[in-house]
Amino acid sequence: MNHLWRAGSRTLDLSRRGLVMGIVNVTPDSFSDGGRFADTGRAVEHALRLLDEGADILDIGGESTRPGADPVPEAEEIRRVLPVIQALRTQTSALISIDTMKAAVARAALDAGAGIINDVTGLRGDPLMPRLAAECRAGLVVMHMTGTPRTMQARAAYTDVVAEVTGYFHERLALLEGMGISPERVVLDPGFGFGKTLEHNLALMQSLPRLSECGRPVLVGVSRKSMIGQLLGSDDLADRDWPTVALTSYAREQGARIVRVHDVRPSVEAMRMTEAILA
Ligand code: HH2
Repeated sequence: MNHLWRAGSRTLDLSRRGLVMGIVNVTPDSFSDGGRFADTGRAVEHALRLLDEGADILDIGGESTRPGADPVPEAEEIRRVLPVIQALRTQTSALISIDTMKAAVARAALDAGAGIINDVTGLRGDPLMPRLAAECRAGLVVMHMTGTPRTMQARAAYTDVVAEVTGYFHERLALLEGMGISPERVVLDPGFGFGKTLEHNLALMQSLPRLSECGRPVLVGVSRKSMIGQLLGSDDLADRDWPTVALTSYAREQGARIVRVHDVRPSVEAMRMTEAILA
């Protein structure tokens, strides 16, 4: 298994040390922190704090993907994320990822210095996205989701969710490679909570070793998601950070190489502890 990930001018070696991607939502309506970092100054300050806490990547998003979220027009999404990326670029050389489904937003972000496109549609949402991906050198997070954020929970039906997700991973890798996109640029994400019930999410968690066998590093995004609230019987988002850290340790032990989290420091520490044991 090749654990190198090429993202822009960088090559990241994930064979021994996994990565923590810190979430920066420049949105008024994200499910766990909507509105908190919606203005540029606060988003930049938050992003710099996440780097201080040990984040390897900053994932900047300007459109919520929570179930039922309203789509954001392209110009508005660019207006939200671009000043944040531009400001960060003057203050840090850290790797920046743009969390978007739109090629125009991704292009603006790459031009401003982002090195990764994180597309929850797996480059299927915007017909212009595959061409952009082929033309640039950015790292690519290819996630699995059925339907769109507006419709996905209504479509949460699979005969075998793990088979479906692994099939999708193989299919996407082959298709992208056919377009000249090296698999070394791609990491794979089963898309926890995207068109999946609690049982589906747990089945995917149990199958992380199998998902990793698809040949590319796996990214896990479960931070503060409703599966945690469902399992613990609490709707309070404040109760979801410690369970997120537990899932970081478990996911890393089961072969995941990247976690996408809101609260960075505890997950960095959980990764390092787990890796000390795995070594
Ligand atoms: N989850 C969310 C958004 N982007 N990207 C990847 N690759 N994987 C994920 O699991 C994932 C993602 C949803 O979480 P969040 O950004 O906190 O909320 P919102 O979409 O409401 O802004």
